[in-house]
This record gives sequence, C-alpha cells and structure tokens, in this order.
Amino acid sequence: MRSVPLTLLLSAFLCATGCSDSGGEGETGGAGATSSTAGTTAGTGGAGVTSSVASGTGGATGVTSSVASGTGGATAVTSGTGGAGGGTGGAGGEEARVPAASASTLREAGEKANPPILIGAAISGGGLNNNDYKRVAAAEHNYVTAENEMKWDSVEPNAGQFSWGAADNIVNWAVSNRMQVKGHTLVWHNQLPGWANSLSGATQVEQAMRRHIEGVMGHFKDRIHSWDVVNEAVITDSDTGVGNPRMRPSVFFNALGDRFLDLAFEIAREQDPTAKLYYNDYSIDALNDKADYVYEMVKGMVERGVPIDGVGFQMHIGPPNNEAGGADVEANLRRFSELGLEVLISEMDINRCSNQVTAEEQLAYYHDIVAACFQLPKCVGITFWGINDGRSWLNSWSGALCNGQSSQSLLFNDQYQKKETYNKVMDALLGR
Ligand code: 9MR
Repeated sequence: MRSVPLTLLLSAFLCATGCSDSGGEGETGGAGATSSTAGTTAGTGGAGVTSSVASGTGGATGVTSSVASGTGGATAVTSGTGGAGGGTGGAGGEEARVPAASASTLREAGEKANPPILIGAAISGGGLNNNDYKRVAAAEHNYVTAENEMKWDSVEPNAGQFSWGAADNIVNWAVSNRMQVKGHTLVWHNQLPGWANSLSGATQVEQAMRRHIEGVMGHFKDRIHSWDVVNEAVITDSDTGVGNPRMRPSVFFNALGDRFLDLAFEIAREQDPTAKLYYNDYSIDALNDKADYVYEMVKGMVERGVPIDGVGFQMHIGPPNNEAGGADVEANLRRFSELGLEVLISEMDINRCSNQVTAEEQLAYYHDIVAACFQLPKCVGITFWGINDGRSWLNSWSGALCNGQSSQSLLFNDQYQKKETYNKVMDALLGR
C-alpha cells in the first residue's frame, strides 16, 4: 500500500486544475523519479525517489517499468523507494498522475487516480443484448464510444433525414450507468451513405457537412462529453503509418481541400461550446511518418486558433497497423500534449492473429502503452475497442490477417473472464 505525502497530493490537484505542461527549464540536478517497480532511469546525478513518473525537457527521467523516455527535466511524485534519477536540467515539468492505492475494477482505478483518467470501451448495439457483456462493460468502464451506431450512415442514412434509434439506445444506456460518451464520428471518409459520397463541389459538400454536424451534435448535446470531429484524414503508403504521408482523398478533401478540417471543428464549436473536440487517427501511435505529419497538421490548427481540444491515438497495435513500444508512445503523446492539447488512447486493441504478435509481446504492449498514457496528466482517457475477444472487429475483417483465427486482442475472453492482458492494464493504472 502506498502512502502519498500531502504536499504531493496537493501539487497533483493543482496540476489537475491547470499546471504547466511544458518541461522544466533551469536548475541543475533536478529531482529524479523512478518506480519501485523495475525502474530504469536516465540521467545522472540527482536524488531519486518514488514511484510514478514525470519528465519534461531538461533533467532526469524517471520511469515505471519499461516505459521510459522523455528528455530530461523531471518532477517526481509519490512514494516507494529507491531509484536514482536526476541529471542536468531541472524541476519544473509537469507532475505525474498519482495512481490509486488499490482498485477492484479498471473504472475504479481510473476514477481514484489523481487526476482521474477515463476508462472507455467501444460498445455495440448487439453487445447490449447480452447480460454478461453489459455487466462487464458497466463495471469496468466509465466512458463509451458507439462502435458503429453514431457514424454518418447510421444517423443520416438519407439526406437531411436522421435516424437516432440505435445511437440513442447506446447513449441512454451509458448515461444510465453514469458513463461519459464520446460521439464517434462526425466527419469521416468511411461508413458514409452513398448519397453523401457522391456529393461534389465545395458548396454542396460544405452544406451537407454543416447540416450533419449541426443535426447530430444538436440531438446529443446534453449527453455527450466529447466528439471525434474528424477521423482518419491522413494516409500513408502503408497502414503502419510509414511512407509518403498526405491528406487522404475523400468527398470532403476533394471538394474543400484541407480547410475541411478547420471548418468541421469551427462548426462543431458553434454547436457546443463545452464538449471536447478531438481529431482521431490510427497508426499515429509510434514515432512514424504519419504521426509526424499529423503533429504538424494539428500544430498548424492550434496556431490558427482552430477550436481543437485534443488528439485521439487509436492504438490498434499489430497487423496491419503499427506496433509501438511504450517509450515511443510516451514521447509521442508528450509532444502533442506540449501543444497544449489533451491526448487520449481512443481505440486500443492488440491483434495477435497467427501469433504475429506473441503473447509476451502483447502483455508488454498492454502494460507499457497504458503506463505511458497514465503517467501523463494530459492523457485523459484510455478506450479499448470492444469488450471481449469474440466480438472484436479484427476477427471478421480480412485486412486483419487473422486467417479465420480469433484476434485474441482484448482484455476479456469469450466467457467474459479477465485475461492476463486485463491484469497488465490494471498494473499500469495502479503505477505498478
Ligand atoms: O469496429 C468497427 C467495425 O465494426 C466496422 O465494420 C468498421 C467499418 O469501418 O469500423 C470499425 O471501427 C473503426 C473505427 O470506427 C475507426 N477506427 C478504426 C476502427 C476499426 O476499423
């Protein structure tokens, strides 16, 4: 059981209400931080103590387990023993999130962390017909993304005619279980009805996009925490995020050019002044060409004053998407957060199909990636793309290369029992 000094709790609280998110500057030999669990540290000098971590630019980097990186300036938190840290550079970086001392569900671990972190799942209408599914989903999560039911083809199948039944079913279930909801997704090239896909010309496309965003956001307004405003607007030669990053051809890009992004966020902000507005994409989890391109893209948006609140890193790990180690994810999330943005893991699963990712690799990825997000206070949520292996989208999608096998990609097995992957996620959420 950890004891947490009052001063540290206080500083974590202050951080949650608005501390600097940039790295430290200045001092020599800042305090280091390392975990009492298998800590490795970077830097020399400086006294180190304690568990979960922080960093910034400048001095030491403290680490929990195998998730390291960051370049310098450390701030450390909480209890534990041991570990050297320090180095040149200095204190002044952000505080690390303080984990709960214990928790019996992921949801509880997220709610008791300081600052709290949302624990999410993609929920399907079909899943809500199963009592085990509902029980696990509500016990373990407090953040819901509809897997398909809020997409354009579902809510606006005919031009200007909205259809809310399937989406309302999920949103109302989430609200009645005290869960937050992320609307997914307003502007996306995929799962568009035929009529929308065949629009052309700037005026037609802008009008349709505006009507869609206004209609959907207006309907859900008081029940929604956040929106994926634009999804997957960037493409590379490989689905792993490598090679020739560029804007993806789509009905939106083809008619409006890349200004469709700014426009979508501006319309969304007019509709809801307080909902969190996110850009969301896959294979931007590792430090790769696509992540670099998206970084420059959203940096430009921030500089132009576009109302974007954050970036969702889908975190579909394994074939055919990218594989990203904890250190890379930590560095990547951190650079986006240093733009002043929230970051979140928005669709996590790890595809083991045909043993292309081994069981050991999968466990390490689950632990280290969740830990990388958890240690960063501006990482506000972790959503898993489904509840149990049997229902994963990866099993039935040919591009997932499963050859008819289960993807074994999630935290619960077909009988809704916790897998070892669940334990690794829990460890990471408890700072172990
Ligand atoms: O999980 C979704 C699956 O049921 C759909 O068939 C598929 C169609 O595009 O979309 C899946 O969800 C995607 C999400 O909306 C956006 N990021 C990638 C997800 C997995 O493909």
